[in-house]
Amino acid sequence: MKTIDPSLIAAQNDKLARHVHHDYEHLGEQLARRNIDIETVRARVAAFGVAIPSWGVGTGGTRFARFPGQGEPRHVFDKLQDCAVIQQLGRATPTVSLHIPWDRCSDWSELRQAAEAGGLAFDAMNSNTFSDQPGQPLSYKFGSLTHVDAAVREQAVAHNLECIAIGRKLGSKALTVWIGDGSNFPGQQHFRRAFDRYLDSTRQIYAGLPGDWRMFLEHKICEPAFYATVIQDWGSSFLAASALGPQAQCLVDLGHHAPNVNIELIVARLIAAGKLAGFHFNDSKYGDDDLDAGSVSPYRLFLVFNELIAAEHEQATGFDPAYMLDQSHNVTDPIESLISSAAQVQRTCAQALLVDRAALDAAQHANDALTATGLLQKAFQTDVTPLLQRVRLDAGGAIDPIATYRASGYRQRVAEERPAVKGGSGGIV
Ligand SMILES: [Mn+2]
Repeated sequence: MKTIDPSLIAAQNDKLARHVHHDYEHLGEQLARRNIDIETVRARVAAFGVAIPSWGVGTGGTRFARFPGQGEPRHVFDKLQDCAVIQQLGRATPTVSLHIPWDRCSDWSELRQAAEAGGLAFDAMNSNTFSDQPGQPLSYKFGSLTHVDAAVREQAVAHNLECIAIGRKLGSKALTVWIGDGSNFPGQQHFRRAFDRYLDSTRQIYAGLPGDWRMFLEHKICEPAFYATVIQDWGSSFLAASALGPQAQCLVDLGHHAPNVNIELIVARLIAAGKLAGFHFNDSKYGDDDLDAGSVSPYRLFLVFNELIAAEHEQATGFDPAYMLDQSHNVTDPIESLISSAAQVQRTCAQALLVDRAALDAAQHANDALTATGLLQKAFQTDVTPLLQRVRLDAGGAIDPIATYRASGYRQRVAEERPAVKGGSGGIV
């Protein structure tokens, strides 16, 4: 696998290593004054990982257009190579989440070996019954798992079971199910019957789940169904996951909520119920914008992580969230966006680890709102950059991964091998 020459990473790091050690030491002193052991935080941050979605390494788009970049990956092996580069430099993304049928290949054991060679493993499998594929007998235009026609539902169930079968060959342990099913007109769909059909279909998928797998149900408020979506919010997702059984949990994509919804509160509710599957991280200003994680509302991301770290701290039952980035890179090099977004998520995890939990607990009991909120802000306002740099350096990554990536000329190199693709319509990925 043609990734980046380690000697280039070492040469780039040499220029900065002295500063990193100095800054890290200084941060350690600052944290020690707050009774925080930087080494404990560092070990926890070093163990943090967020999965890369295979489709994320291609340039995204909107429903108006897609403007491809140079050296777009041609197939799943190219995608894995790009993911390996992201992990090589950033060291926060040890796993890849595949999407079937986009990542279909003829030899899954070869793919597994390629992943291992690139230092990667496979995270959750993602099924696709929201678009039609070439040669597919029945259309999903009017739904898939909830379609009124039983034959379409059967086809969609069979596809999900195939995703599980492929995932077993790759060492995956979860299936993520997101459907676009719903309606665009009032009256078009019988709400309760559509939900019943969803339960009936997902029960068949659930029955095919290996004992050590989980099934992640992903909700989304709207799009492509713009009037009503079958699994539109965490409530519907929770009802379905509860009906299915303990292996079914609710996945929170940060962009799949109405504006101003208190997502951290939803996260707390799902943790309390033992039903939090994990996250698709991204950011937004208006809707499901699929912007880079933490690029618009870093404090909101922090408040989500505050709930996660609190649950970890309090050893909440059944708490084992899976983390993935799910964003669309329309104007940036996807590799750069994914490296920086993973670092942003990692940074937020580190900041949430700095919250003084005992002091917060005391402030809450004393009804001291100002102190309580100040404790969160103090953690959020701490610059943990030296800690992240040190974690990357120790793991063999790049202190400044974006600068190293640009210095490597990787994109230009792969552009020579990978023919340019045309732009055009149909950009949503
Ligand atoms: Mn998602």
